[in-house]
Amino acid sequence: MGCILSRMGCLFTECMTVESPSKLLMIGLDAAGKTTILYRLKLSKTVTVIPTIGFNIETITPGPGLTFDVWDIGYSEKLRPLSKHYYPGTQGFIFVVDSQDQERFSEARELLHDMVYANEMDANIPILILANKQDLAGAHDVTKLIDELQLRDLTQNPWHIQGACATTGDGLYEGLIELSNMIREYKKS
Ligand code: G3D
Ligand code: MG
Repeated sequence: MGCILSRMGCLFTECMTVESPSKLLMIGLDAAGKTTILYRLKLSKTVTVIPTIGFNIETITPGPGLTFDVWDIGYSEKLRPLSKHYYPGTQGFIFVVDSQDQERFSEARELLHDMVYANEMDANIPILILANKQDLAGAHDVTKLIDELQLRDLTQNPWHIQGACATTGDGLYEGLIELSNMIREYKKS
């Protein structure tokens, strides 16, 4: 698995850097799994993470020309307006949702829709929704999450939802390939 993941990291880096560097913004409620995903992509192994408290920004460059700006939001109304400062130059969004945390689906939906309809965001930016924690009992599958997150209402932006498990890396590669394909189309338009 480690071997496959490191290969996929290289493949993705090549994929994204052949044309030009892409800035991706990863957003999701706290504890959705953003940091775990990031480390998984960067290190190709699971590390112990400290759940983000409040508002935190992490930037990593897993490969030449590929920058992930990771914005962990604690859903604070006071801090949310700051998000617009991270939109300029963004060519793709990754929205991470905890597929098991039913109690917070509505909160996640609100965050996603607010982000998409923010005035500062380009209407055509592609969005990858990572339905994380698919390994957990009771996790909702992508079909249910399309309804829970009301993804069909996101008519402006191309989107793709991918089931994933950040702790094993399952689904991350497939999701990122879809995102890179959407970004390629977005750049053409
Ligand atoms: P965040 O960065 O979005 O706030 P984290 O979330 O990456 O800190 O993850 C929060 C917790 O969820 C962590 O557990 C992490 O290990 C766990 N987690 C992340 N992805 C998965 C997954 O796919 N499956 C399972 N089972 N757990 C996952 P702890 O125990 O450290 O709080
Ligand atoms: Mg985090």
